[in-house]
Amino acid sequence: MRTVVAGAITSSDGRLLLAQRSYPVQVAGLWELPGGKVEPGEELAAALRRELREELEIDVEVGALLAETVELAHDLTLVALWARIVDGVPRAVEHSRLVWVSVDELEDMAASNQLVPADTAWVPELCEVLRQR
Ligand code: DCM
Repeated sequence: MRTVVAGAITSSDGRLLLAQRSYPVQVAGLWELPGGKVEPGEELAAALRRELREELEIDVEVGALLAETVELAHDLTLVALWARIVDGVPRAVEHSRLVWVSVDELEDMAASNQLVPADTAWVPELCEVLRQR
């Protein structure tokens, strides 16, 4: 059983960073919270910081876990952590594009199925927390 950790990266003006997948074909073009697989023995927060350095060239400060844990196929469990950028400007190293979305934009994208299916589990909590900011 492996864990995938994703980052709910927020900006100081209440936006959320979404990354557009370029592979595999089933999800290419859909938007996700960026992240990746936790290595054996690695802490969740350390794994997220490593993945975001590799994928976006940013350093993040990691916060709490989001409530929902998602069971993916192929023995993968998906979790997300809140994060904020402490260094760097995100660059799409492995993704097609990046976008900072408002709560309304996030809801529109979720409603029109533009998110990776697994990530839709987090939309209510993402919207609730972003609205409070
Ligand atoms: N994944 C996902 N949502 C995310 C990040 C990853 O559903 N926010 C899934 C896609 C893959 C697996 O986790 O099945 C591994 O992701 P990657 O290919 O990015 O390492």
